[in-house]
Amino acid sequence: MSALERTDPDVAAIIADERVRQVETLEMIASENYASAAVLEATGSVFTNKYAEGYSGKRYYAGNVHSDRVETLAIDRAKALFGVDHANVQPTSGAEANMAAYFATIEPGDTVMGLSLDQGGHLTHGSPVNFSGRLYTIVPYTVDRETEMLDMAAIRRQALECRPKIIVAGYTAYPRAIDFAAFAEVAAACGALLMVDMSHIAGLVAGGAHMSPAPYADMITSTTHKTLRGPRGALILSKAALAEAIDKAVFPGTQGGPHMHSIAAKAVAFGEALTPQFRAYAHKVVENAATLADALMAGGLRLVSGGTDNHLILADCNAVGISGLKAQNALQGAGIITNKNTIPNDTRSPFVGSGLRLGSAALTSRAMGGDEMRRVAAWIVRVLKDPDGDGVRETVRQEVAEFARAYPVPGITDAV
Ligand code: DSN
Repeated sequence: MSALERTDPDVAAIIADERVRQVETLEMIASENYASAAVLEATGSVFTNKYAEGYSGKRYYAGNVHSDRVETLAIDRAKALFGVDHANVQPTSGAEANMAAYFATIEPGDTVMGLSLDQGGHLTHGSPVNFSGRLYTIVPYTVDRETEMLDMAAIRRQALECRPKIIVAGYTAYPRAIDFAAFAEVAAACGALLMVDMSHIAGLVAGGAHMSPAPYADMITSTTHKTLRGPRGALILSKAALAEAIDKAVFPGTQGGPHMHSIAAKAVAFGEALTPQFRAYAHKVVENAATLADALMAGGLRLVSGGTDNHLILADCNAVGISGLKAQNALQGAGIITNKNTIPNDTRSPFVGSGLRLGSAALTSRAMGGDEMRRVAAWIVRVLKDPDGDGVRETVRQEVAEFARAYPVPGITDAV
């Protein structure tokens, strides 16, 4: 019996149920993944107990000899992994990383260009309900109405007109490759800094399955728990010239004590991502998403932009006459976990949405391949074409649970 089972059986039982849920369902939320047993062990380590305000060698409290060692290791691995001058591994979330990146480089009222939230951008890229939209003058850009892809010529014209201080590239619901070289050219032409939020694609970048922003961006923010498969948390990478400003903006600018347990786990995840196995994983994630996309389209679904280049697929549920919310809930009933999303120029509210966002990263972590993607696509199409059919949902749920149990889950079925 574990310590938790002995001392708090209520919480232990809830965690046990969540473990079963994660094993028996198909996790297809594009921002989720399974951290390894080693990452989970570091996350649950004694570093939870330590305060370490400051940076290695310059802490405000005593007792940080090992905090210094683990943070330095995480920084060195992040720099090697992404080929950058500077890494700050203290941001506790993507939103805080983005806040620190803005605070390091611009003043309230300055102009920022980011992809509109309803077109695939992120709250912290300038949504009016977020600090970014409240503090800065946001000029949102959009995807092209016809292709539903970024139009670099249109973005260039807009940037030259509004002269932003920062252009943000990197998205939460954009299924296509991003040309960071083209963004850098636009930023240089209008005198802006290029900030890349690579949260979704960080694992693909690390594994060489997506163009790296490192040679082009002035600063790069990222979460560590999506395709990168690390602990919950974030980082900021930058050129040397911005290192000091970014470090000050993280601490003491926007955060207090760093989460040393997460930083230890980030070090583990960066170490894992430096291996050839992770490289193969990143390429397989992209291959699996393409297979899934083809099978969904063959089944009658329309995909925004007509396909995918990365780990993410955005399906337009109007093609099967239902909302994204209805699709999400019907699939959940069948054991397939996704999220509703707006699509470009959506006529439905964000709470309902016309889109369904799907990702291949977590299933690929369970060593699934092309055959499995085609099987999963067939279940998705079956449920979405009969979302009110209790019988269909229940049959698929049982088939999915039996199927899913056969695939090991990192950090769960291999945990000691
Ligand atoms: N919640 C994340 C996602 O799902 O993409 C973004 O913050």
